[in-house]
Amino acid sequence: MKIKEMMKFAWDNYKLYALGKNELRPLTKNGHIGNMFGGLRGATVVDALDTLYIMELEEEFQEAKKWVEKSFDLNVNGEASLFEVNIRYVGGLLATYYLTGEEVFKSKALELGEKLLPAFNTPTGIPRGVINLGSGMSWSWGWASAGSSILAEFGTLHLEFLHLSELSGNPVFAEKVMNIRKVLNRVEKPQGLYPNFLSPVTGNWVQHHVSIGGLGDSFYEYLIKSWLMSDKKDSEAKKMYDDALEAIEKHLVKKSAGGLTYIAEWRGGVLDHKMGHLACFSGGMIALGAEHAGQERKQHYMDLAAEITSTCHESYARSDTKLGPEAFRFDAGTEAMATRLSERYYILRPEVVESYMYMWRLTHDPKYRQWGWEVVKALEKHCRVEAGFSGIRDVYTTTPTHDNMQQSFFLAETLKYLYLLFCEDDVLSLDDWVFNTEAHPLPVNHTNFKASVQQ
Ligand code: DMJ
Repeated sequence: MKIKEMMKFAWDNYKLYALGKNELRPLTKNGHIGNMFGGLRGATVVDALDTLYIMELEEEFQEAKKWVEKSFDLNVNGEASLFEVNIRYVGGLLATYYLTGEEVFKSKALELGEKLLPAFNTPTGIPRGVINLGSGMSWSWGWASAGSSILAEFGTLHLEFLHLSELSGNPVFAEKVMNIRKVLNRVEKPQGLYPNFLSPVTGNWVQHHVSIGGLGDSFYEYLIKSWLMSDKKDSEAKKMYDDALEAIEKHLVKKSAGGLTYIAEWRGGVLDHKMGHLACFSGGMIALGAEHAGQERKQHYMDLAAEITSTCHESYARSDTKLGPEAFRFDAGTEAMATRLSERYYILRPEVVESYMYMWRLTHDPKYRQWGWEVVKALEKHCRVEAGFSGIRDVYTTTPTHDNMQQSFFLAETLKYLYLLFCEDDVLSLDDWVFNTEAHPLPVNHTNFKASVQQ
């Protein structure tokens, strides 16, 4: 299948030019390390493992596994993003362990999970965003207002941490994330909404900026997925999700003059009529939640999910490359297009095809496969270069310049979701697996975790 060939091409070039670095730079044919992972290496290896396995790229999977066994060093020093290390490394290792049963992935996941724990040593137990994996010192991002922690970061640990407790028999991981939930339940929500910045010292909001895109996004995703992963027992998570979605619909969901439904951002009560590419995962999330919303609400939420997914498709269809911009707006006569030069880029992000995959699985409307195929063609035409895939700087020109970066999430997510869009529904069935926010599949707990969320 075409998408398997794309994965092999992305992997082979990473292996050839950048094995052991975090990402491939496909134009200059070398590796990129960056500063997100605190000295950890091989982000692309760990992110790609389960995709290689699922696609039955056996030789390539063995190459990746060998690197993890022989070269993946966890004794590093440096500033890591707690969130990124969790979703890419812990998530990737856990998923690969569950798929293969091979101990090396489990032990590395547990060892790494332990190293993340000091980030929770704050007055409220809300973790800080940055941690030194060697010393355990942690602090907040310099750019986050007044030393705050970010909703989408501390709210995107739950799935992985429950599995860490389950596999280790140590309840500490589950306790840490259940405490985050307690703090969030205690604090007052303006109009029922969750702002993006919270103080880890006081447990209060620092700024009233609400977004279902960047800084907020995967917090909402992990609420509904926590409930699904608990085999629908974690009713507290379900209620938090239902209430949050109701508030989002009431205050943020809008329809443009041209009839496109979108989710705006909220700044202390004032709407910014902009949707980020990141926010496009929400079509899939709302569809996933709709399945369990009760007969009456189900159709309503399926319609909302379909409308948002269609708007995100428009952001692709209205560009010259048929790939979507980083953000698109609905103001001053603009509909679903970027208005600022700085928002015209596409960095191989998955959120739009992620929603196509969920919508396909939940409706079997063939248009989602057609839309997915349009993306495959556009990626081949505009992002494939001699030595891998690259992001582009402007989706509104047919001769875009490349950004020289093959993001690890392209292998973890974009190609995996595209592949699943064209597979039978029983390949990673949505009844048995939930995908973490980096598309790493974690099993639904059909048999009750020992470290149960019901304690
Ligand atoms: C990924 O690392 C994850 O999907 C995350 O939730 C958001 N950003 C990237 C992909 O766009």
